[in-house]
Amino acid sequence: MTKIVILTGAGISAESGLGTFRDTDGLWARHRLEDVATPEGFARNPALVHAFYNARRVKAAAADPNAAHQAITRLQAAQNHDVFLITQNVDRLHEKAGSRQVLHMHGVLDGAVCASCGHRWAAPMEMQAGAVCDACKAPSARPDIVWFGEMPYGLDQIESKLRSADVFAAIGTSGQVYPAAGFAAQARGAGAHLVEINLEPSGGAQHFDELRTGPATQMVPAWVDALLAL
Ligand code: BJW
Repeated sequence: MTKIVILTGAGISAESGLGTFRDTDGLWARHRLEDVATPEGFARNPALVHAFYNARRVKAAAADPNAAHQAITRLQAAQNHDVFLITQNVDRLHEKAGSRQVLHMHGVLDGAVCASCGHRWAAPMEMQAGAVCDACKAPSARPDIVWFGEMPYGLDQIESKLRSADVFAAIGTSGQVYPAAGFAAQARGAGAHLVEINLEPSGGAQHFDELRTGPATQMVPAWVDALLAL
């Protein structure tokens, strides 16, 4: 059974109407990441950070998965390959497409976490500055999102999967944010075949064995069809 590790980024959800970060019209062109995606920014102005994530939570809740998310679900469901899906996305579109195993390494928009005690619960659609933790009642509720300088989720499990991967596919990610940007090199160290599926070749494209360049809604279903025909 071929062991396939898939890493998805914002590009897979672009055709579902959710913005990417670093494209010319992306989120970082309109918001300073130091203000909205760091623990220091949250400490300075929690209301601004909540407003940023509240708006994105509403948009993500209204978005539908596209043919790329659905193709990955089809690959997982076929069960003739061992597929491990990691996403940097916080939007839940993989689950909406029917994927049952998804590792959200950068957290989820529909989750809240207490900065004091670490308790997690389902986020309301609108979070407020000073909202209290469900468990310890400290006024420390924040979105369950991994910001710059914070440790992403699931790294031990990811590293173990990368060590035994036969195929590693990066889909719709610019490869600019670590540690995810280093996964291809880790998988290569294990002898994996590296596939990049992106609208245009990323900055690290030369390190991949196979480039499938174009919109995810066309490229991912075609890649999945090829894998299922093996
Ligand atoms: C399409 C398409 C279509 C468009 N079809 N494709 C110096 C060196 C190395 C590291 C560091 C450093 N200085 C600081 C660091 C660490 C830092 C980092 O990497 N900084 C870099 C900017 C340099 N990383 C961290 O702090 C991370 N934590 C960490 O390192 O902990 C310490 C540690 C870890 C491990 C071991 C030891 C210590 C945490 C990173 C948290 C990232 N958080 C964010 C925001 C929160 C989530 C949210 O609000 O949604 O996560 S940032 C943002 O970037 C978001 C994304 O998940 C992430 C990646 O972005 P992504 O998905 O790649 O999107 P884009 O927009 O960049 O790219 C989209 C791509 O799609 C493009 O290529 C398009 O072409 C393509 N595309 N339409 C196909 N239709």
